[in-house]
Formats: sequence, structure tokens, C-alpha cells
Amino acid sequence: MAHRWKNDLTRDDVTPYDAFLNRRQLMGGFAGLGLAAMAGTKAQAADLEPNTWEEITTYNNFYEFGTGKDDPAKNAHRLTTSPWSVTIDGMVDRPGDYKFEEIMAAMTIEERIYRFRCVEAWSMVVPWNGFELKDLLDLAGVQDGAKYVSFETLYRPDEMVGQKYGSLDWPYVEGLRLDEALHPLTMMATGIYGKTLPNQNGAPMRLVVPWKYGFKSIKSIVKISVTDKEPPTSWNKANGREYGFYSNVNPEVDHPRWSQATERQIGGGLFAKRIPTLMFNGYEEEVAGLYEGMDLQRFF
Ligand SMILES: Nc1nc2c(c(=O)[nH]1)N[C@H]1C(S)=C(S)[C@@H](COP(=O)(O)O)O[C@H]1N2
Ligand SMILES: [Mo]
Repeated sequence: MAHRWKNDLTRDDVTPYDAFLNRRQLMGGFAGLGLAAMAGTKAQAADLEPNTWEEITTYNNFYEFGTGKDDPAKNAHRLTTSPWSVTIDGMVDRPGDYKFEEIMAAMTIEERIYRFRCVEAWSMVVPWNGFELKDLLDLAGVQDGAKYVSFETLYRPDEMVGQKYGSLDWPYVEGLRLDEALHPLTMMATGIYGKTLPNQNGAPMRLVVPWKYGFKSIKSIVKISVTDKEPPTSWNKANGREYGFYSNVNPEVDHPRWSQATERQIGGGLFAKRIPTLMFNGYEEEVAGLYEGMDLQRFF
């Protein structure tokens, strides 16, 4: 395994998938103890018990398939994910259309269990499979002077029924500063629980930036551009007062319409207590350096 993060663990550290599920069922009443503690692994990971496959694949935000949490699971089967290619262009040495299979053949797939925090103040823990975005950018060769990376989702209203409505300006677009994009925590996910990424979670390839609000983690990517200008982003375009370019998880910067100090854990049950939201979603040690000297109230 190439990287081990204090705040995550790979499932190889814990137990294989079937044993994992059995253990999870066995655990029942010991939920507070945490899966990692049961398996005798690192204590820091004890609070990172992954959500179930069911929870991760039926409670989604993917407005291309509708705005309800269960719409993506109902409608995303219409999406054709093969053939698939990703255009990489802009300030790169090797621009072009990269076939999904070519990308997969060139990348090392690993597993990472990350916290996932939506700006709507709910959260999950997801065991992703995928590769570091940096490895894909290295494949294309980022040129000197580049400062940002932009991403674009597929536009195909025949298959993405939500694109027939103006809930957002299509296609969905996102962006990162280059140093954020190259950070070793930033990944492209191609699977969950060792299985192919379900369409509703952004097949065949979606971004995962665990210290930012979920909407930065753009799904079903068809285009990546390396640029020297801050790119437009969908939610910022929709409401710039509520959604900034950075959108780092920050319990001290409230959304204009709700507090970001706490979060509701999906799967926690009806009477579960909200838990405190952590600075940078718990990845402060790894990423705070990216924002040294920046006013995070202003650059929210
Ligand atoms: N293309 C696209 N990407 C998207 C979205 C979307 O509507 N369209 N929703 C975002 C939001 S708000 C969240 S919280 C996450 C949800 O990811 P999940 O459904 O895998 O949990 O996807 C993000 N990526
Ligand atoms: Mo979200």
C-alpha cells in the first residue's frame, strides 16, 4: 500500500470484505467500540467505521439524475459508462482523449477510507478505491505556470434526466488550486468496497477531496483542464454568497442559512446525536499548510 494516513486506514488493514460484513453484523451492540478497534488496528481510525454499501449507494446527491436523495439510485442506471474517455487539455505536455481503460491500466488502485462531509451538514465514511489525482496529472504532464485544475461532468440529457431541468447550469463543473489537486489525499475514485463505482456515485470516475464539502467531489468526469486562472464552479455560479471556490470543511464558518459546527451521521439512526464537525473534516494536520496565511472566513 503506497500511503497510510493517520486519519484513514485501508480495508486490508482491517479484514477482507466478507469477513468485514460478518464482523459488522456481529458487532451490532458494540457500535461505539468501532470496527478498527475490534480488529485491533490503529486507535485513530476507531471512529471511521464505514457506512454500509446500502447507505452509500442510496443516499446521494447527483442533480443530473434529480434533486431527491433517492433519485440518483433510481435513475442513474440509464447512464452509459462504456465506452468512456476523459479529455485532458490546457497547460499539459500530452493533451488528448484518454480512454478510461488506458487510465486504469496506468494507475495503481488503492483503497482509502475517508470521511465525507456534505455542505448540507450530513456525513458518511466511505471506503473508496481509486488512485491519486496527481498520478493522472503526471501522466498528462503539468506545465510550468499552471495554477488550477478544472473538471467537467458528462452532459447527456437523454440519459441524465435531471439535465432536462435547470436545477443547475449544465454541465456540472468544479475546480481546485493546483497544489490542492496534487495533494496526496486528493483522489479519483473508481470503486467502493472493492466493487466498480455505481453510477449514482459518479461512475466511472469521480473526484474525492475529503477535506472539502462534498460538492467539490465532482462525479462522472469527462474533462480535466489545467489552467492559470481560477475556474468557475457550479455551486459558486448558482449562489456565490453561499458557496465559495474553496469550500473547505470549517466548523467556524457557517453557511448563511445553517450552522456548520455539527453534522448528522448517515446511518446513525433517528435519535442519534449530531457529532462535532472537525476542521478540514479531520484532515487538518495534512492540509492546513495549503492555506497558511489565508483568511478562511473570506476565502470560504
Ligand atoms: N456531477 C455532479 N457531481 C456531484 C454532484 C452533482 O450533483 N453532480 N453532487 C455533489 C454533492 S452536493 C455531493 S454531497 C456529492 C455526493 O456524493 P455521493 O452521492 O457519492 O455521496 O457529490 C458531489 N458531486
Ligand atoms: Mo453535497
